[in-house]
Amino acid sequence: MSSTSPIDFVNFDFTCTTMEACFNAFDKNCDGYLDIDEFRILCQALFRNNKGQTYETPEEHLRDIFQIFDLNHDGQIDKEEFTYCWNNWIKTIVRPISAILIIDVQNDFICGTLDIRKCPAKHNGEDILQPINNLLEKIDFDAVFYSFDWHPMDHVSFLDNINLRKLHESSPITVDNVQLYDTVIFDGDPPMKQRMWPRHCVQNTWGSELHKDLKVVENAVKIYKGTNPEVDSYSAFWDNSKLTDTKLDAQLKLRNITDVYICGVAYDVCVGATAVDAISSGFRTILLDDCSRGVDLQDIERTKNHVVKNHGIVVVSDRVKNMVEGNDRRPELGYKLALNLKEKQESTS
Ligand code: VGL
Ligand code: ZN
Repeated sequence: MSSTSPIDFVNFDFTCTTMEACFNAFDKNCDGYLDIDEFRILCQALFRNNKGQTYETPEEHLRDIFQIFDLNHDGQIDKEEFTYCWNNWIKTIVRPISAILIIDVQNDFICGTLDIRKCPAKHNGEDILQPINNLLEKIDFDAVFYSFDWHPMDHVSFLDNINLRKLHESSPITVDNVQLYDTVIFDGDPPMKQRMWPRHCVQNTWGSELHKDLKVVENAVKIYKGTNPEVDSYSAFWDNSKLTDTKLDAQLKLRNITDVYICGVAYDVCVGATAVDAISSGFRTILLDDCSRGVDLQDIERTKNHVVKNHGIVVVSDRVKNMVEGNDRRPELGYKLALNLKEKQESTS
């Protein structure tokens, strides 16, 4: 029995095995339990890329994950605990259910009134069309969503509407000196911070249409946001005051989506806000760096840092196919899923 070398474990094929066979393969000493050392080897086999190279899982994360599946805290994972681990964790890691969220790839942000080429980062929104189309052509996502910034004429974010509402006395900027991209505070209960943008993405205008060169797939779901004149909405999940949700979360959960790939414009505004909400809704979140363009370089960096700090990842789009197919399995996303399960355990105990 001891003739099996460690390399055989690393090459273990999770995609066509049974739970029993998997447990027995990693229960090296055949005592009916997985201890931490056996579980570490399982993780080395689980978290690897399509070329068979293992990703290093930090020891601290490994121990956290082990504890999450060691439900009775006896320092080992028995067969019953492994059943839970298999059904709720390994299966998802090997066969994720993936959605892509294409955020606000609309004329106004690319070649219209809020053309991001005029913003500090000097990005060109056209750069993302080809890589996004390529993904849609090559990869069979379980669901595709397009969001639309979809404002009424009297929207609170338009600089030329500044006189429609009263500013709060605490606003650092007044009506007389307000400029594009400034953040003001509107009067209200509570007072509301708002960045001022040029008029953009007005409902049913050319500016709010998707860019003509963006591929639109069949059976995609369209999400409209920013429709309330009084509140802005950067995230495709929620408006900025978290008053109303767009039903995106429910639509994703209805389809049992586990992994959410996010791209579009603006990286540091609507893409970033959507990623923050995707993570807090419990989705394994992947930002597509080359499929996103933004307003401000420092804010883009902050967006990426937030995602990474919260166990999401930032990748370039040529890595996506193998990830969607379960052949490139990232420990960060595995850790995030385990943390979600821990949260569920704590809320039901
Ligand atoms: C956006 C600014 C204002 C975006 C929307 O889609 O990122 N940015 N409204
Ligand atoms: Zn907007």
